[in-house]
Amino acid sequence: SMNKKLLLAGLCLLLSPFLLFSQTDRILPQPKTLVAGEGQLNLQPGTVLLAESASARKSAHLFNGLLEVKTGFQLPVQQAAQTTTPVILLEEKIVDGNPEAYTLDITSEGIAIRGGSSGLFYGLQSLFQLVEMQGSEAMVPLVRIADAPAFGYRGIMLDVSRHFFSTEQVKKILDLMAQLKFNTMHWHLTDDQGWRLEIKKYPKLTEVGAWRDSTIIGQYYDFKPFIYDGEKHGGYYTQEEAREIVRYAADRHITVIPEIELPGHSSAVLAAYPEFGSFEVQGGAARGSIAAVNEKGEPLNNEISTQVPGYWGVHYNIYGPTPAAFGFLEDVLTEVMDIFPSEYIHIGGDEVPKDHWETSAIAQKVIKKEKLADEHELQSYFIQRIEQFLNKNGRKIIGWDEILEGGLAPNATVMSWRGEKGGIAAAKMGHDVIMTPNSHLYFDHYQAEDKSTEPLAIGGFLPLEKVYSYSPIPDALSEEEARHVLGVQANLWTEYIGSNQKMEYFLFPRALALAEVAWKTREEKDYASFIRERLPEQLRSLEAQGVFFRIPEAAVT
Ligand code: TNX
Repeated sequence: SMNKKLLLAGLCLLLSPFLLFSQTDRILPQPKTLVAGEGQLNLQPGTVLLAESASARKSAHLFNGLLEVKTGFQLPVQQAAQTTTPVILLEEKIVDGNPEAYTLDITSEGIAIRGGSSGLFYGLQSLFQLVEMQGSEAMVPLVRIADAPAFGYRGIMLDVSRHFFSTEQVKKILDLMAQLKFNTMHWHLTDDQGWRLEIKKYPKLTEVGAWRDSTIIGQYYDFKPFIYDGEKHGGYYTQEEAREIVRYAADRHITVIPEIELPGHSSAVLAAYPEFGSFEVQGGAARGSIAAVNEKGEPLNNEISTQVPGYWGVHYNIYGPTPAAFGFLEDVLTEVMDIFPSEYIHIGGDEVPKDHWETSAIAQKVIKKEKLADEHELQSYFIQRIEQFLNKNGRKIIGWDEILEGGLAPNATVMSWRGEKGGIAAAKMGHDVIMTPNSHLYFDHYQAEDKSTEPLAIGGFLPLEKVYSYSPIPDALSEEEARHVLGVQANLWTEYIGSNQKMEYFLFPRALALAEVAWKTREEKDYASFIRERLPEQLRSLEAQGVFFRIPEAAVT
């Protein structure tokens, strides 16, 4: 009956070449090489997932979870062949020297996936995307795939400081990222508006620092007084919850890189522990704690406040370069390293209002003592001290491109967000780079030119096609220098993203385009084919998984 079915299916396909086309061309990101065969294979509920290695069996079980949603059944997972039933062989063996590469062969005899631990996982994602229900039968097209990513770093940053998101929601995003073969979640855990990670030694970080007061009038960009929503927002992850996220991500071959912002974007910390700031503490608070404005919109930069601010922008409350502050940060980072096994720790470094240090006696003392030229060099001194501590503990730092100012820390990787300039400079200096330019990869920007048709966002216009057009290797780099560009990341800042639905809406469908930007070279990408062959199927898949996404104009026309 299997042969008969195959024959029938083959006939159907002969009559409808378009179906064959769409079935093999819908894997997203599109594989590097794919040769379509003729006909299909019926995936029966008895088909065995045969996996000798433990990691392959874990991937097989996760595949089953996805498969059940699509087909209503799971496949038996076995460690050694027990029967002569058809199998999906998962053979763990590194392909082409790349642990993320894989081959997927579907013949009328059966299915074989070969690759390193991550490669096997990706092969299973591709297989899942090929499964199509035809009537009550689960069918896969006969095909030969040899696939590998163009870039080793494929990331999405989630800002959980401006708004807190539950572990369930973070897991949902990790599930979706895994299907699209992303391998890094950059977790922006701290910022002015909230500290989101339990630190045992400093309980006030979450008791005080995790809750912001949105009734405070603030200033933003154009100095207009501004109230967000007047609500008290907050929340944090216990260390156990953070570990659970790390494990959950690792099972899906995603590394979680935590970000602990310093020396700026630190109002939440300094609301809890003002003694680590740049000014002497008087009566429990430090001068310069908050850059509030009065009702007339006049800046009150030297207000004394111990509150976590509920508005956005660059805040003046930054760490002081003191032994106490360094001691605190080393304690915090020690707990962070214990939770997060990632080689990289992101230390922020962006938007430090260095003029604040000009009026700080504490900062000026250090500038003099260390014979630094100015506040830029003071920032560099600050970052280098933190780098030394993390390097000593076997970790590497990533920082936003401002860490170039005043001298780049010797082993730092640079995340280029203000366009590609910082990334290009860093790569030319022999430093590794991750491209995340706000021109192309800021998913907090609007998805339509007419902003009035869209939910409130921070500004900017970033349509799907613009995301897709991005390629992380700038022409300005030689081949040698370009090797320092590890990959790409989109950033989801959440100032105006206060619900799970909105988070998904701003991520999708743009994350679908990003997946292909990260997996393919400039030459291999094809927007028309992305829109025609892969986008519709992916939108269906998102819908089936209960994801709230924006319907792109491209899919409607
Ligand atoms: C700049 S990007 C920031 C963030 C904001 C973002 C809004 C970066 C390193 N800093 O603090 O959320 O703009 O788009």
